[in-house]
Amino acid sequence: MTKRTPTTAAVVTMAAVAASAGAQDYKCYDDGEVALVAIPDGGVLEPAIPLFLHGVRVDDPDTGGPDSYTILDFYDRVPGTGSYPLTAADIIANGFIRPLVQRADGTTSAIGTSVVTGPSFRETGRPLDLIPDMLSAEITIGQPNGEDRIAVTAHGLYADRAGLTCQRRWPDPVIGRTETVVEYEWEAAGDIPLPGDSTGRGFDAFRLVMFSSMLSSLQTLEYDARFIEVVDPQGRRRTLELRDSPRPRYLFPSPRPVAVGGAFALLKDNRSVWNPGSPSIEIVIESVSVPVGQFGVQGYLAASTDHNDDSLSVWLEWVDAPAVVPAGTRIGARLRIIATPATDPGDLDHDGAFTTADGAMLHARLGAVEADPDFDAYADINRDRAVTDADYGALAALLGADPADLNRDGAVNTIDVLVYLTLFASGDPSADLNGDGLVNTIDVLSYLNLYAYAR
Ligand SMILES: [Ca+2]
Ligand SMILES: [Ca+2]
Ligand SMILES: [Ca+2]
Ligand SMILES: [Ca+2]
Repeated sequence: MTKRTPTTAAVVTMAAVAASAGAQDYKCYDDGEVALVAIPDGGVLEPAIPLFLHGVRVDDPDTGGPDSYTILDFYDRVPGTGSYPLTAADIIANGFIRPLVQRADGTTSAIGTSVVTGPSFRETGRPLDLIPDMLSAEITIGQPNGEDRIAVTAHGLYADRAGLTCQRRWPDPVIGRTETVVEYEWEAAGDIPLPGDSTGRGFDAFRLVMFSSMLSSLQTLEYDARFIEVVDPQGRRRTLELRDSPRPRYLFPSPRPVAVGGAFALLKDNRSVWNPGSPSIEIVIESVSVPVGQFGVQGYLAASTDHNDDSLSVWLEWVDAPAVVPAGTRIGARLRIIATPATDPGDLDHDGAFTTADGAMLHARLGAVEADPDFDAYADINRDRAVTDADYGALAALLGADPADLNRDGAVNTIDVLVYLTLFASGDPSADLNGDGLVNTIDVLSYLNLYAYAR
């Protein structure tokens, strides 16, 4: 099933929101901090559905008959500015969400990777049922600083097989970080047999939540995401560069293990010419109810390189799914979707800058190879699937100095040690060299190791 979704992000002022809400798009809410614009025909294949705001049907008085909508766009004021850029699109017609990231200058990133906010399943003998037919959606407005600042609750049916109620809660975003809490309950209406062959149960039979992204060509720099990250049950974070061939193919021989409290992400860098600057997006698994016991991360790169096809899918697989999911089975999940700015290789702590901390983190990974459970492709700057001295040299080139040369005088000597100790003594955040948010003796050892290496 091909989904077509808009790919451009407009930057508008509140006046422009009002001006654009003509006969088609309808501004259904505006409290001076956030405006919601309901779009009847947003270019998606799924039909428009009724939308309610606190129980009252959203209906443009300038059009005849009750209106239905496909997309709800959020225009949110950027803190410290009078700018209201498009900050999120909730595609109520199919349950996809597309978060954007606000910038201090009052703009937002482009739209890129989407998240499909409900399960998909492959009943024996049938194609993947990707999304339910959505029936309706309801908006509620919560407290200005609460987690439910804006909440969208949607209902849908997977024909006569299952039903879904899914709530997307949107806290007020901050600059550089847009979060969405997804909470759903899925219920089987009848027995659902799952395929049992070698690529069946536990292998693309039941997806609990999914990224929908586009990867056309790494060579021509047309992609939403370039890296996949999975945090395993031991807490190890492994980041791999995606490949664009061969295709079609599954990304992994078997789903990569992940557990509650873990996460997986599609990371974007700034090289892409496709929706440049669109965000990296992480899915944190906050809870999944029984009967799901084990899950993992799997992905599929489709044969299509059509930009309108979502050619890269990455999802959370129900690994220990039974041969038959009995009627009445309920699965609940709570997930946190975190969108942050695109970051480039060498920026190991993803803070948007190349610093000594990146150097210390890269130094700590010297000798790592791609098969390692904590491999970080962001440390492999020259992309030879190993972290070596050459990568350290590449980071020094990006930084314009050796990462250990804190006073940037072109020499690594005891003056730099004193500079580090001064930063450390004052608790300066830049003295946190391992990215754990703490400034402690581990960081001092980290600097001294970096210093000894650079000398
Ligand atoms: Ca950095
Ligand atoms: Ca390398
Ligand atoms: Ca120096
Ligand atoms: Ca630290």
